This record gives sequence, structure tokens and C-alpha cells, in this order.
Amino acid sequence: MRHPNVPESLEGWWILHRMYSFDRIAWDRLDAGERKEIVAEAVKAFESLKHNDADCGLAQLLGHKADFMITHYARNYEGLAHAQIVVDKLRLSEYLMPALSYVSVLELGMYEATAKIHAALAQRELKANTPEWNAAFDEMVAEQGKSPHFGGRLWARIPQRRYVCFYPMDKKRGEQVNWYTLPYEERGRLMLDHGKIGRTYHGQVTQVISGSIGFDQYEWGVDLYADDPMVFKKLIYEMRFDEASSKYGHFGDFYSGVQFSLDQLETYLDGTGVPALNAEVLQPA
Ligand code: 76R
Repeated sequence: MRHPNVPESLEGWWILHRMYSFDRIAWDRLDAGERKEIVAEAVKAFESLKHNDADCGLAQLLGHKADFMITHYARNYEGLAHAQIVVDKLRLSEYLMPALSYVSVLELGMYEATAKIHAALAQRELKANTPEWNAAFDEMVAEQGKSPHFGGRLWARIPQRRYVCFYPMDKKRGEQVNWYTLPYEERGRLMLDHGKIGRTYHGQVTQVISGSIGFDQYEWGVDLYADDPMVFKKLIYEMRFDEASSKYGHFGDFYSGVQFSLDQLETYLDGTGVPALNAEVLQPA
């Protein structure tokens, strides 16, 4: 993608969200010993999906749309396929009814950087879209991936903050308004404004934007993580007044809940309390 109308993006983790309804009634009918066995098997499996090249996060969701969410990160697409099989084979899966899933890849947008790369290449004596030009372009994009601005975020692990909010979204492609027919500079300006609002929440919220064009129903998945759920309401509301959202944003269903650590799976499944998010212990690969 080297067309001057198309902003480049850098990609990191492959991401699979899986939401389920949990059959708590059937679970409660099991005897204590069997529940313990199923929990132990599941915890072991989730731990095996959490190492240097993968991550796995659990959350209790609120509301009827789904009860339980697993978030998988993997270095490649096959890693997600593997995670899916591992979970499907668990005895626990007998009590989990699929409610939604979402496939995407962590993405950092590069409106400003792409424009700068095109400008820098225009200064050189290279003809656009020749192999030499393409190589120089690709190299400059890859270089950005190593920069302090982008680098650390491509492979950041699932944020360990108590509250999570997930929703998919599109940028409108309607007859009246169409994000994709706006001139590049205009889209760049709108994303800059978007980022400005976002940055006033810096520290209060961790956003993970993942691209899902070609993989799932919407164009992006949005994950927000915070230490206070009210931050989601404030931030998302404020963004609604920003043109990139007010005019061009189109949203899917919202899912929100509490993240909890793997060692709290039993608490969640047995319903003995609200499962906690304890300090993360990373298992060796
Ligand atoms: O990556 C950066 O931090 C630079 C600025 C930035 C980009 C490029 C940024 C900042 N976002 C970017 C891209 Mn975002 N973001 C959303 C939503 O609910 C809504 O109205 C929209 C959902 C929220 C809440 C949010 C929050 N962002 C994107 C893209 C890709 C668009 C494209 O490429 O065309 C989408 C779909 C999207 C959606 N954004 C921020 C935030 C926050 C909080 C920030 C600041 C982060 C920080 O500085 O900590």
C-alpha cells in the first residue's frame, strides 16, 4: 500500500476476542470435585497461551450479551488458530456458548508519518513506484516501527487494568458522508483532532486499536482499559463531539466488564465472589 492517498499503518499482535454465555446453572449442578478438575485443566491451558509470544486475558462481562470474554494475542495468525483449538478442546467449553468473536490485528495509524515519507521521497531523485522507490518507502515505514513513538506499543501486552470496554467500529462509507473519499489532508487533520481529545485522557485510559478489514465484520476493534469504568463514558461521550466520530464513526455493540487473573477463574466460575485482577505472573514459554 504505497498510494499517497492511503495512510500506512504498523501492525503488531494478532488479536482474537471470544465472548461466551456461561451456563452457570449447568455448572452449579456439577459436583465440587469435577468443577475443580475442569478449572485446573482450563487454568493450565490459559497459562500455556500466555508467554513471550502470546498473551491471554480473561474478563467477566456485564449484561446479557455475554458473560465471559477471552482475549488472545499471538505473534502470527496461526497463533490465534492454535489458541482457538486449545480453548475449544477444554471441558469448560461444554459450559460456554459462543456469543461473539472478533479477529483483528493491533494497528498504529500513521497519517502524519506517511505524508512525511512521501514528502521525503519526493525530494529524492527516485521515480514513484519503481522497485527502488518502493524499497525506500518500505524501509522508511519499517524504520518508524522502531521509533520510540510507535515501537513499544506494537507488542505491548494486554493492559493490566481492572475495567475493559470493547466495541467494533467503522468509518462511514455512505452516500452522504464517506470517510474514504475525503482528501488525505482532511483525514489527517481529523485524526489529529481525534488524537488531541484522546491525549487529554492519557494515563487514565489505555486504548488498543486493532484493524479488522479483511478479518471481521467491522473495520476496527476498539479496546479501552481503565482503572475506573466512568472513564469510558466520559471519553467516548467527549469523542462523539469530535468530527471523526460524530460524522464518520459507526459503532457496533459495546461490551464492558472486569478483567480478572487466571488464578481467579474458579472464583468466577463458582460464583463465590467477583474475581479479582491480581499482579500478573508470566509463565515461561
Ligand atoms: O496513536 C496515537 O496515540 C496517535 C493518535 C491516535 C490515532 C492515530 C489516537 C489516539 N487514535 C488513533 C487512531 Mn483513537 N480511539 C478510537 C476510539 O468512540 C469513538 O468515538 C471512537 C473509538 C476511542 C475511544 C479512541 C481513543 N482511533 C484511531 C483509529 C484508526 C482510525 C484510522 O486510522 O482511520 C480509530 C478507529 C480510533 C478510535 N485515541 C487516541 C483514543 C485515545 C484515548 C487516544 C490518545 C491515546 C493516548 O495518548 O494515550
